Amino acid sequence: MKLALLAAAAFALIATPATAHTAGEATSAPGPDSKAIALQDGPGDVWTFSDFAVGYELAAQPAADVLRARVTHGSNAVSVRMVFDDLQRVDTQWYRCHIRIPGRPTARFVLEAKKGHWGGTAWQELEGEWVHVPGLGHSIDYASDTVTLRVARTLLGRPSWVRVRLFNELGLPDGSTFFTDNPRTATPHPAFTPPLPST
Ligand SMILES: [Ca+2]
Ligand SMILES: [Ca+2]
Repeated sequence: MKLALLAAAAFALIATPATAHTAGEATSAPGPDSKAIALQDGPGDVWTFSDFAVGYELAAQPAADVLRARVTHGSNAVSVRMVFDDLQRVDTQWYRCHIRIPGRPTARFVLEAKKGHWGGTAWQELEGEWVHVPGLGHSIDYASDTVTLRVARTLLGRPSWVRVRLFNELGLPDGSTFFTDNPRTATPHPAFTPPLPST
């Protein structure tokens, strides 16, 4: 594996000059007025794993390769927009969004797309169950390779700040082979954004 050839995952705060950070490098928190963050990931850092092998291996999978994302903590919702290399109506797709909030357990959401439901279905994970909840919005645009998720702040208890962890998975029809990427790191392991304060 030529890790050195990987596009380094980096992030740059909106409203500040673009500042690249190597994946895994310590990053500073945004300023008090930063309510949005842009994550630059780039192509070529998709990892595959399976039920029959230990660990992860790099794999070329444009349908699961997120290139960049933007997370916004707005007055009414936390909004996520992700752009992929080549989104396709294939296999089973999961777009996961974990939101860390003060004083409460991390809120977990998932958008699933599969045959017959390419537009996706959004759920909140509550005690291990996937539950339909009001206040979730989403879109999947295969032409523009874009996925969005909107989580109403009422679902989060109107927090003073949030930290958001994004990652996606693509599951092959064999039911045991998966691909994963995230817009925050170049490794198989996603990470939370710095805190994004409320308005
Ligand atoms: Ca990527
Ligand atoms: Ca990545």
